[in-house]
Amino acid sequence: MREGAAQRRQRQWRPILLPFLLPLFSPALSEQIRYKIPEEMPTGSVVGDLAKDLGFSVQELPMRKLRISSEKPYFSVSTESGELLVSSRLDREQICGKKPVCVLEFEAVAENPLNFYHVSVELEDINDHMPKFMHTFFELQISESTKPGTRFILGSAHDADVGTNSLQNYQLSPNDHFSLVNKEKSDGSKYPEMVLKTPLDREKQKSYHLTLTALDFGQPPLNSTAQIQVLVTDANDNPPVFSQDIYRVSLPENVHPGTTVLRVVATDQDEGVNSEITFSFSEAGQITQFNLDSNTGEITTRGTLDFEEVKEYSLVLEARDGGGMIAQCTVEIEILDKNDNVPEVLFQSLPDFIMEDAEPGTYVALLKTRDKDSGRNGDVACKLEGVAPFKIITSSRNTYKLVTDGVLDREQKPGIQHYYQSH
Ligand SMILES: *[C@@H]1O[C@H](CO)[C@@H](O)[C@H](O)[C@H]1NC(C)=O
Ligand SMILES: [Ca+2]
Ligand SMILES: [Ca+2]
Ligand SMILES: [Ca+2]
Repeated sequence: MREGAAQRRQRQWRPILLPFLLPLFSPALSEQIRYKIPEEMPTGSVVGDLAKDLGFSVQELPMRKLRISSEKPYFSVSTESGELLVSSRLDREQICGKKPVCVLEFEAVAENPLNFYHVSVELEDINDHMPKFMHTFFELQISESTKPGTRFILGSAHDADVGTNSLQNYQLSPNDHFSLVNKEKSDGSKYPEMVLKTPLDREKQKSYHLTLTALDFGQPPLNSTAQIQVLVTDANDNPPVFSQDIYRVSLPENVHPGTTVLRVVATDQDEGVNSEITFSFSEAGQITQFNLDSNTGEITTRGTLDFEEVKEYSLVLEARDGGGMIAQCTVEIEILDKNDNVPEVLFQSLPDFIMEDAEPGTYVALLKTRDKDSGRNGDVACKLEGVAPFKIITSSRNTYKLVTDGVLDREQKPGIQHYYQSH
């Protein structure tokens, strides 16, 4: 490449040297030798045959004393062969960073006559770096109520190489809930974005373990991975559930106040406050005979019960979780009769007196028995005890006729109340 003196003067890289050297060496200085080598070649590797490329013959080599003039000498010239050799480590990443093209420029100097030659060596990138994650483990908390389509930016990786040797792609381990989108910032760097595909349910699965892979497209491609722990956080999406819709229990009427009737049980599949249950009587079914422990669900009697007053109670209970979801159940309490009432005998009609000479079988009185208990406790047997001139004839259920059954003697027993008893 040949350039005019005016053009050369405009260049920034040799402002002092140029004005007085140019007239002497102008034809040779414009010679430009270019080489292209991969980075990281071992020391001593041949970059190119510099002497030959400058047109020197083997015979004139010792006399020309070809060498490199540079502040940072990456290269040297073999005194025997005149070849340009690698003389120190050539790490493209260290020398040029992320520059897409990495060129080292320097002068070769020859003597007899003194001359400068411009040499440039382009370092080609090799894929000697893998994409690296800043953090190889990260945790993501996602609520189970998150809508599908929601995006989560994940930690990105960096690859010191350039072009296709640098990071090109992210991949996520296959799973049913999450997919990955490769995104690009305005500076061209890539980052991964995870998208929720299908709804989560903490009650089914509360964590996911995913692997994020960052890849470059070098030859061969390199990759590295990061682990992602997705923790699904709870939403209050489950109401409490009673162990039964209807609880039935029987209770004798004579139990003491404070006796345990029953404990209702409710569960909630959610977590924390969302699963903390409190019990209460429903507004609709307020019943004062029973107490309810709002924490344990235990129902106890408040006062005394009386089968003869109320034979069955039906309570409606509510279980409420900390998020306000409600379930209801019914508790049916059957009161069992106890024999707590004595039978009574009532005289329906009783004549003021009976003649002591009345015929046997003479009607004396109509009796009625009564017992407030029920079932067998309410059955009353009516009979006369002892030796008396009377007998009882069953008239209909719980009614009896008392008739004479022998000779009466006013002088011995002046009234019939001296003869009867009931059981
Ligand atoms: C990542 O590299 C390893 C070898 O280091 C290879 O076995 C694996 O298949 C690569 N993964 C991907 C996704 O290319
Ligand atoms: Ca590299
Ligand atoms: Ca790379
Ligand atoms: Ca839940």
